Amino acid sequence: MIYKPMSCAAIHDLSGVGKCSLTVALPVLSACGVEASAMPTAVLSTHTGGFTGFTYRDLTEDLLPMAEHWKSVGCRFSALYSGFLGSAEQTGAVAGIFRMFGGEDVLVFVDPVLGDGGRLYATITPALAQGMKELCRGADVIAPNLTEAAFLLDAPYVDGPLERPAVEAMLRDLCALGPGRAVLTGVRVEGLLGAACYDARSRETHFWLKEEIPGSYHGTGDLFSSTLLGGLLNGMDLSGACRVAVDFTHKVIETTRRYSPDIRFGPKFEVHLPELARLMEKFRAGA
Ligand code: PXL
Repeated sequence: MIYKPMSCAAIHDLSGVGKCSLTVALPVLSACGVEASAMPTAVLSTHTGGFTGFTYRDLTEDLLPMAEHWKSVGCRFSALYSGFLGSAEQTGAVAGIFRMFGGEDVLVFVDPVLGDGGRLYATITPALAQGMKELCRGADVIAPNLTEAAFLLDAPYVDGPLERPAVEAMLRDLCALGPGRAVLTGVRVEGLLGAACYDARSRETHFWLKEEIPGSYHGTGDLFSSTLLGGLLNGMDLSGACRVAVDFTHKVIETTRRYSPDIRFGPKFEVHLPELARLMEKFRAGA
């Protein structure tokens, strides 16, 4: 059986070492059967979390010319997916790219990569964070962690367990900014850890929670979002895709904890890609 191929423009940094952003998004989306085109927002030797002395080449000036060239050769995408951005001006460029390639049947997925553990990343300026908020307003789906959600909502960051109604209220408030669907990651509820998702159309909230694996693992937010988007592009509903993303991320973190001597180098997801590909294929065959 031939399936309708899905395609995606992935707009994230390219960090050469320390799996995150494009080096996670491309393989994960490929495993999900999605043709992913890469637009690097910056090129770094490593990501900025836990490494010092990394190289950093900003590609702000390349973004719109790249997009214009893509347009001129007839590129069209089923989804537009943005993540880590390198400068405040890039948020404007990405908004322009969303307008260029957007449309009724094009899913705009914004992962507002701004920070973690209650703090913004070192490269995030107030203007960049503000621009990211604007991108979220125009998105169909956003997937912040609790740190990013606190910033987007101008609310205090809460580190620790939450009650379900508090999470539900945050999700509703996130959707009130503009996106039709929101997913909150890093949610601790009833002694478990995972994600919660909300669809403003159906007003349904779902929680997908697992036993917590101690520690903070770089790149797992990108892994989660890329898997979530892969699921959505395969036709899963938000809750189904969120469940798959939680399960996959949890499995990868287990492997990372067991086999990675230094978790700065990112999630060890590669050995699990065939399972993800099989799961997506099974879903497509049954859908
Ligand atoms: O995974 C988020 C991320 C993406 N890109 C870069 C980062 C980080 C987090 O530290 O530094 C460059």
